[in-house]
Amino acid sequence: RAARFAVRADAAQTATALTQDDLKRLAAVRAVEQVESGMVLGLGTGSTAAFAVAEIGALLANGKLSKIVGVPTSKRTYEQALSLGIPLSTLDDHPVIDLAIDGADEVDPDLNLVKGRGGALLREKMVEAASGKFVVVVDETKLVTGLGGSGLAMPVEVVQFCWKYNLVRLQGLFNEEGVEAKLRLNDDGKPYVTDNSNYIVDLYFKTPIKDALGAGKEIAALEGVVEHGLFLNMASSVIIAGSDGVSVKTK
Ligand code: ABF
Repeated sequence: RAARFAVRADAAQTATALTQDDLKRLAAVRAVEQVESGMVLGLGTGSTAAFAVAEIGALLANGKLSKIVGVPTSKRTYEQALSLGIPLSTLDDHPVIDLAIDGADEVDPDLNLVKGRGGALLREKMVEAASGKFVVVVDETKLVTGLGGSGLAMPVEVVQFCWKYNLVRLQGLFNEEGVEAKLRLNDDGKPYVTDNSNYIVDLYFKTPIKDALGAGKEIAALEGVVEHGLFLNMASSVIIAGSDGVSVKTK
């Protein structure tokens, strides 16, 4: 009994020593176990997704995978995948994707997501909507009880034309929730520009969004809004890495 306890204590010690990056890598590597040779893959964006892209590159390099085609969700991911020798394509040439693997900013108990703090929401949503299977990879800090509840941004991509007008309209949609809308800026104080040459208005909710489906529809209906970061009913499963290990939630 004492021996068994010692083993458990050791395991616990190893687990608590894991960094957030270790957890992200664990989730990403677990997701890549679902990749098979010949698949068309949606390649996500962000630090967690980057571990998945790196793993796919490594498996291709050592011959454990072959005939993969990757569809990247951002210029950043395109560059990373290119440097790893992953064959790349676009939705134009591969409109049906077998499996997409990507991170998220928030995951609610029904596997609805907030995405886009990395700025790649439009391409992510297009690629992931075209995927037969969309596997989300996160560390446990991304779990929330309600979307918008983390106090961090829910991004909306808007055209540059009259962005202030749209910022005010977005804020007006959520007066009851006490939302604050801010144009996303770079460190130099200039507006952040997406891969699609648009701006991002970040919505900061004081309380979780009451009706995420309704909110998504209202935001999308505004002329000049290109896309929003609510990814509802899209995830097939979520792989969560935490100090207790890796768990998988499936709808
Ligand atoms: C992408 O990267 C985004 O949709 C999300 O905004 C972000 C998550 O980044 P990270 O994995 O670095 O936390 O998945």
